[in-house]
Amino acid sequence: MPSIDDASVAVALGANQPSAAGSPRETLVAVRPLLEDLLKSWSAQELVFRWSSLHDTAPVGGPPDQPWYCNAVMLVEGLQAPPSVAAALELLDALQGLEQQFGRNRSQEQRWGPRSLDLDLLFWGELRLDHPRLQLPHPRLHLRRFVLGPLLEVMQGLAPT
Ligand code: PH2
Ligand code: MG
Ligand code: MG
Repeated sequence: MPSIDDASVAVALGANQPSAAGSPRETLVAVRPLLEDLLKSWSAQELVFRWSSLHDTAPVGGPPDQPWYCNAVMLVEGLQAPPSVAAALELLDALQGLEQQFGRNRSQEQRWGPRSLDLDLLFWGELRLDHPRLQLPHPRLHLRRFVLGPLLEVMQGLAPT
């Protein structure tokens, strides 16, 4: 049975506004191959991508009337590069670049407000990071059902390490 290696990267995907790709659900489908390519460009090794299904979730926090979200989680195994602060920040930049590609404009949004694409790094192996731009593991990971549900789905069936 496959196991979670100690350098697995997990990314949470969320959207509740349309993008050029269409509805939030269509956005998450469209970004999937781009996210895989981004990670493949980092690794000469074969990577294994585990994707949750798409979950429709009630909004948590932010303005009271924002639309429901579509959420998913991607887990990547097989990255040879050891987790590092510099690489994690580089990955964050690349994720934010993808968000922009799907119409995200950080300067015009409220905290936890509606967005066309949100890509959150949840963890990278055991890397702990407390940087102004990025905290790892994600500090609210354990509080968010819309993250834990899809994460549980991708981790189920994997052997414990
Ligand atoms: N993201 C937020 C705020 N609230 N609620 C749900 N259900 N799903 C999200 O992805 C989400 C949210 C800010 O990133
Ligand atoms: Mg985010
Ligand atoms: Mg988020």
